[in-house]
Amino acid sequence: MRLLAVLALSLALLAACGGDDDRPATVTRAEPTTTSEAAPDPPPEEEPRAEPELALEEVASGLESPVHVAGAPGEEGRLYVVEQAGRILVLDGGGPAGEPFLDIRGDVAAGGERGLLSVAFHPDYAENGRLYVNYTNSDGDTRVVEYRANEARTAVAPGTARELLAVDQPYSNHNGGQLAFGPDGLLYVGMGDGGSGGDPESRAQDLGDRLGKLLRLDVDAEGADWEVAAYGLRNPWRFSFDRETGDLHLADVGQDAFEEVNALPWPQDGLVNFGWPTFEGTSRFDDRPLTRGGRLVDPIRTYGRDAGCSVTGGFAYRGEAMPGLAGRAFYGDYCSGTIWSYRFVDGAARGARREKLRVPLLTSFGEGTAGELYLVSHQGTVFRLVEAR
Ligand SMILES: [Ca+2]
Ligand SMILES: [Ca+2]
Repeated sequence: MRLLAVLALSLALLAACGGDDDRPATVTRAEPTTTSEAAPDPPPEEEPRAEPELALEEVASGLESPVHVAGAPGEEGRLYVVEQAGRILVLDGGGPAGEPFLDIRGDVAAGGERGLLSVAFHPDYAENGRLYVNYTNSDGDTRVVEYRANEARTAVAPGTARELLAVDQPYSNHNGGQLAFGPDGLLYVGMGDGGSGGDPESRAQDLGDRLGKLLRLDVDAEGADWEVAAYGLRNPWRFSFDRETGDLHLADVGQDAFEEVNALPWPQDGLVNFGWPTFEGTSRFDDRPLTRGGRLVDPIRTYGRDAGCSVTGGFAYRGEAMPGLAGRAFYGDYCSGTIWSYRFVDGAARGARREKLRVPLLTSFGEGTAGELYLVSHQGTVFRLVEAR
């Protein structure tokens, strides 16, 4: 079953990359101009500390199509793994421990790019037990729901669901999926452009449409509504905020030619337009105009089909185990399993490199409570980023 699910997601992602493109054949496309392999990097900066040689340590295996991993504030040593079908399991220093923390398989439509896609814990989770999930419901639409954990924090308490966001999905693909709290304490959600290929209804540049946006909400304010933090997104499957600087690292899955990695310094300087579908990477995609109002931001890294087909955005490392790695941000590709990294300095990627690491079917990076980084393979394994011995 799992192999079928893996194949299904692989095919769906491949399709999302090109197979469903229904733009007229007369549209001309810019020739690829950059790849991460060929693009010249800026001159290397002086590194404050020697960087460690990196390796992957297996933390858990045998999971069913895991797509995300996260730690909760105030909890050392516990890790929450999101299974696409609709479960959250607790890793307590080893394999899944005890009963699922959450099981909403009955509410979730899973497969391809659909399913339970991420979890985020409230910054005051230790006190209030509140957590947030993003999933595709049985109608194929996006829901963001708040739950509360029980007193012992061993499971979600029954009857605590509070729906925060409901967005209809016109197509099965490009459902975004990431939830994360920003340095401002607001909950951010990444919304894809709705799907199909080429953003057929031009939703990503439509500021009145919630698809193709980075949205944010004050979950603590009574009656607060979602606002648009950024637009012009195709499928921001994974993003994160640097826990030290607050910088946003956001990867947007490309159409036919380029995968892109974006980064924004914190505090964010007004409304941002990430450019889709006018631009794919830094190349003109078609002749639809940009919507005015936002500041156009180009990706800081792109790569072409020679290097992969679906980017998985990551995190800046802020753990304690490898001080020399502090601030280095990682991303990878679902299809090729390749991992890259960079440092985000003065608005640009410095010291960019391809890592000597590979994770097949890389669905996500995630940050443990203490800041260590984890990588998730859709094949069922969670790895921790460690120093090579
Ligand atoms: Ca969709
Ligand atoms: Ca873009």
